[in-house]
Amino acid sequence: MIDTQSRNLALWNWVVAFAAFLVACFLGFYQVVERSGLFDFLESPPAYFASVSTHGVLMAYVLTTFFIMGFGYLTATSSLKRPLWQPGLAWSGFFITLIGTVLAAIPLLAGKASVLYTFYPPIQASALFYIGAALLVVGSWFWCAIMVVMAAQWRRENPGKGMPLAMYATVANALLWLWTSAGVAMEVVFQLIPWALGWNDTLDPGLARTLFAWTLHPIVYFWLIPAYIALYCFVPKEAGGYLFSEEMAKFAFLGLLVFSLPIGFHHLYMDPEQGAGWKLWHGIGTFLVTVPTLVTGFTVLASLEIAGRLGGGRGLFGWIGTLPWRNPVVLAAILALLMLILGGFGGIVNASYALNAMIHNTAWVPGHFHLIFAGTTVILYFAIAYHLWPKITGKKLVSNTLALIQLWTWFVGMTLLSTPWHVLGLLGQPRRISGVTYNSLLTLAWQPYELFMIMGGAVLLGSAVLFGVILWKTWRNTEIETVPEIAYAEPIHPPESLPAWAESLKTWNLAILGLMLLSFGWPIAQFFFLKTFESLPWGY
Ligand code: HAS
Ligand code: CU
Repeated sequence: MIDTQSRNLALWNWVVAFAAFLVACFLGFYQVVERSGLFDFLESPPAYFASVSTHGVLMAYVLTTFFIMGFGYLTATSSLKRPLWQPGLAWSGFFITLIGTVLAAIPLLAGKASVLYTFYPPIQASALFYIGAALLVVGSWFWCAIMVVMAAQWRRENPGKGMPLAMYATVANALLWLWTSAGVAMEVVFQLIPWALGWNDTLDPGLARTLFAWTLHPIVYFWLIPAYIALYCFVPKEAGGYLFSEEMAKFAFLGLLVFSLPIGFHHLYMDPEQGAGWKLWHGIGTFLVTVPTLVTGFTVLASLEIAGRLGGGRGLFGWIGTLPWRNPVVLAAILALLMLILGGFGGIVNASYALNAMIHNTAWVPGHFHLIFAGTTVILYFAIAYHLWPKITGKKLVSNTLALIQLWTWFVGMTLLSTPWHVLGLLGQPRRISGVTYNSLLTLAWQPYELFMIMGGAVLLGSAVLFGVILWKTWRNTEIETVPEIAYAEPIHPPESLPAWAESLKTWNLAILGLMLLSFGWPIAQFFFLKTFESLPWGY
């Protein structure tokens, strides 16, 4: 049976996560309609920016953090087969994160924090927003501490043994998040809050953007790792086969942890505050961090092939047809991988130093992250929910067919939304604008794409509502779930024991520390040593 405490924690964390997600989907649909300029009466930049800021914060921070915390409690207790360490602490973390969310939501909805989810200064939000965001992060650190302690306790009691894969990935993600969130935490606590409260008249936006870049890349892998846990730990078994290689899986998670941190300057290629050499260095690291994803694509496809062939598939592609496409976990995995092809390709374009000049600050960028985050990642969150919600509520999934329809519509909606977004970026449409009507013949070419995006937004909203209905009806279902245990995929061959460093949290941390000092040490220190702008004749 699943540990009762972790079950309740998962339930309530997910209730918050998915409620935030639903609200954000309604806002998203409004935004795509407003921005198109097809409905004059809707046009309102203040309302648009309040909405898009709330949408971004709900999706990027609230959905993800609560979802990941809930999932982590389940994986820790079920894969390590031990009760949750300090449930009281976990609930404290939950409430602090929740209070932070509510505090941030008030100014967001009131239009006093229309600073987008990246909240770059010099646009300023009410101090309440920054304080809420800081509490949201602090609350999630409780979760990190619990994951790290549980992993360390298990390691002490099982010397020389390889950690179960699901927990290996979860604790890697907890460490990743501690390291990741330190950058934005420093920005918020030392720069933004004192400035918003009026204690400081000014701040250095270059330093703020550098600290945010520290967070901005690894945070996307914090969101992604639970999706990869589903790909490695649930998909092979649900497809009727085995995990192709557990060693490869661990290598991928370790790679994501270590190499996603020191590379954030690919978000600053077009910014002036860092030197070209540093950007190139981070650019090389960015290409390195695609390797764990390529390894994941390979390993998961190989696992699917094993399952398809065990199911009777023959020939080069015959195994694809014999996969259980009606299993929501398998279907979500296939659709996620398909979206990863273009989403990842877009990432490579972004990361290529010179090509970035073409797409930076254009509509291409939201196209990229909607496809790879809201598409690939979130569709796997749905899969995890369909797989585990019945186990945590104790009720049978109300309808498998509705779940399949929901996944397909999400895929179709996201394709309709994000493909035109990529094209619009190439046609020169900027991002972060509240309307696309420029009264220019050139921008007429944008119109048909806007229509597709509205259709995509509508399909996505319908799909999101269906997701909410399925979870709600399952919770209220009278039929009891018959398989209450969480089962993990078996590797096809017994995993070989990895070298000690690959299993040692201490070594991982030391590697990150070294790489972070190398990649961010001087780029941050320079703000305190160099008086670049003060030396200009006209002052600063
Ligand atoms: Fe990104 C901007 C580079 C991955 C999210 N990214 C963003 C932003 C977000 C985001 C939110 O270098 C916007 C930030 C902002 O607001 O300013 N990104 C990358 C690269 C990757 C990447 C190199 N991003 C992600 C993931 C995200 C995410 C994952 C969220 C979850 N991204 C960038 C850059 C920018 C950026 C620049 C800044 C742009 C700018 O100028 O502002 C890589 O990790 C991607 C690697 C993936 C691949 C794909 C491999 C394909 C596979 C599929 C195989 C499947 C098959 C089909 C063959 C190389 C594995 C099987 C079919 C069957 C039927 C079975
Ligand atoms: Cu990035």
